[in-house]
Amino acid sequence: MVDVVHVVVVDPSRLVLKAVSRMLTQRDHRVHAFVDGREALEHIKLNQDAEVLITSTEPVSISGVELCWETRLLASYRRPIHIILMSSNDSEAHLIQALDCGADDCIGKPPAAQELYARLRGAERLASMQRELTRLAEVDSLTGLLNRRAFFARAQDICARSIAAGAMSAVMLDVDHFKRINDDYGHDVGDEALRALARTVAGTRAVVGRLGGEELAILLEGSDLAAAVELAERLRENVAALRLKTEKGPLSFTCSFGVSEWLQDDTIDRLLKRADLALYEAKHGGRNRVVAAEAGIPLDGAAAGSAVIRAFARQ
Ligand code: GH3
Ligand code: MG
Ligand code: MG
Repeated sequence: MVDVVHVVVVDPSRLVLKAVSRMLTQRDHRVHAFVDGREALEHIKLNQDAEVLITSTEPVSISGVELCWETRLLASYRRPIHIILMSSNDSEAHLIQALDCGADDCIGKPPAAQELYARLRGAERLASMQRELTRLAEVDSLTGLLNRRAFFARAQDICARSIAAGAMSAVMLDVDHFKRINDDYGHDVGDEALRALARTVAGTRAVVGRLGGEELAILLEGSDLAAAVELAERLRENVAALRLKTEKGPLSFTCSFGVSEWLQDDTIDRLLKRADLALYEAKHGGRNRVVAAEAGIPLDGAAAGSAVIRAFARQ
């Protein structure tokens, strides 16, 4: 069975639109039909779940080939869009032009229902493979969190939005004396501790990445420093309360946290750097604690270590 697909259909003829839409809704696909190509393009821009475009060569306000091209520019590895050009003109030159301008496939107009379904099944096979490859490229296999590269890519997207929207904070955390867990309980138990930590942190519903070994980062859109510190403190308590069953008896562990807030004209690198410096202070101050970075403190040189205004030590 093919999953329900959000299909955008474009043709100047309402009769054709009606016929194609009927074919698609009979297979439970969600269909949005347009006579105007630019309106269709706007719809695809605004609706990230629009996965398939079926367009004729001559919609209103934009040529079909142009629409293929513009739509192709909206697609990315994270947003596959399958484009089918619908044409009664099947000259070789015409097909080549359409494919060169971003179409993935061509079909006659009006399409035969069974052929259309078969082509959509092919599109779905490709899309699901792309989704799986994207997941494998973005997700850390041990913890299920975003890997470093995907975390930074997501962070860049969020930063672009947050510059306009306002508050954003970052939390960096690192397991305390993790090496000892590996040494005393074995690497498998160390892995289990990382999974338990990831489950605890993933519950925050923020963007969470595994930046390296036992170091995670959290981006909190819409949270100021005080809210981020509060969340970090809650996480610190929740992690410290975990009890892992091991052959050598229950294991508990702690994490240290550094928190920073987005400043005017900030960058993701600087935001995380400040959180990292605060994390360093948390380690230095005795571990199992949350430290917040003060706004505006220079990052370079010896003064960096003073970028800390509050330390929450509750041992
Ligand atoms: P600190 O409190 O200063 O952070 O001490 P630490 O022992 O946690 O820090 P250190 O950086 O010395 O050790 C981190 C250890 O994490 C070393 C490495 O072997 C281990 N590690 C990194 N990735 C993994 C992993 O995927 N699984 C396991 N089990 N261990 C890992
Ligand atoms: Mg550590
Ligand atoms: Mg570390």
